[in-house]
Amino acid sequence: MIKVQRLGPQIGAEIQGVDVKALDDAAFGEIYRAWLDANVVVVPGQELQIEDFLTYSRRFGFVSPHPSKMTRHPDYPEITVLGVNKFGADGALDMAIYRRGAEGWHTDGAYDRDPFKATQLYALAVPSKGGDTLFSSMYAAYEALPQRLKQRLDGRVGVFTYGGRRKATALLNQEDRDWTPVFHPIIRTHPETGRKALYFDPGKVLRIEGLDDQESDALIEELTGYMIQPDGSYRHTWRKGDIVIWDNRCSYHKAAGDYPPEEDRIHWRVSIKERAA
Ligand SMILES: O=C(O)CCC(=O)C(=O)O
Ligand SMILES: [Fe+2]
Repeated sequence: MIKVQRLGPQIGAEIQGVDVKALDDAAFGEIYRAWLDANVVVVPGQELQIEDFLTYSRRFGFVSPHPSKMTRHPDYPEITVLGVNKFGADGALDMAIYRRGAEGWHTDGAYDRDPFKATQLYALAVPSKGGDTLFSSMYAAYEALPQRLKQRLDGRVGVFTYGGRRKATALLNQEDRDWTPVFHPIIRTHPETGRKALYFDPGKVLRIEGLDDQESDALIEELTGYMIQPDGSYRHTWRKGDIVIWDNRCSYHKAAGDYPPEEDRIHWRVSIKERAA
C-alpha cells in the first residue's frame, strides 16, 4: 500500500511503501498526483541501477541531457553526476562543482526555450552533515505579491540565459557559453494544475522586457524578495537511496552547499521536459 505523507504545509510529500522498479500505472498515478499537489516528492529507500532510475524518470516526461557536458555521465548522457571530480589536478576544490545549485534560489532550465518540467535526483552518497536541498513554492510567492505587483507583472516577459547577469557559465564548455536568450512570462500558469506561479530566477534573468535597465534591475530585486515564503518552504536532509523530484514550473530550490568538502555527496540527476526535444 502506498502511503503519502505531507512534509510541509504547502510543499513536500514523502511516499512510503514503494519500490519504483515495480510500480503499476495506478500506483504511479498516485505518486504523480501527490507530486502535482506537493511540488516536491521524496521516495526513500530505493536501490537503483542507472537504467532503473532512467526508466522511472521517463514516466514523468522526456528525459533530456543537461547542457553542462563536462558533468554528464560518460556512458549515459542523460545522467548528470553531481559532486564528482570536485578536486582539480592541483588538489584545489572546484567551487562550480562543490557549490553547484547553491549560489541562489532558482528554477532549473529557465534558460531553455522549453524549460524543464522536473528535475529528479537519486542520492548515492550522503555526507555526515550538511548538504541539504531547500525548496519553496512559486504559488506561495505569487500569492504573496501585492496587488500592485500582480497587475504590473501581468503579461510581462522575462529574458533568460544560462549564466544570467553574472555570466556564471563555468560548467559549460567554451563553445556553449554564447547563449541565445529565451523569453518566458513572469507570471506563469501551470499547465496541469491551472494555478498561477511567480516564474522567476534572479540568477538567469537578464532583464524584464519593456522596462529600462534601471527599472528592470529594481523590479528583479523586488521580486527576489518575494520568492521565499516561510509557509511555502521545505528543507530536505538526504539519506542514501532517496529519490527527490521537484516541479520546476511551480517551485524554487537551492543547495545548502555547506557539507565537509572532503566527504562524498553524490547524486544522479536527470532533467525532465514536457515535450521531446
Ligand atoms: O545538489 C542539490 O542539492 C541541488 C542542485 C541543483 O540545484 C540541481 O541539481 O538543479
Ligand atoms: Fe537546480
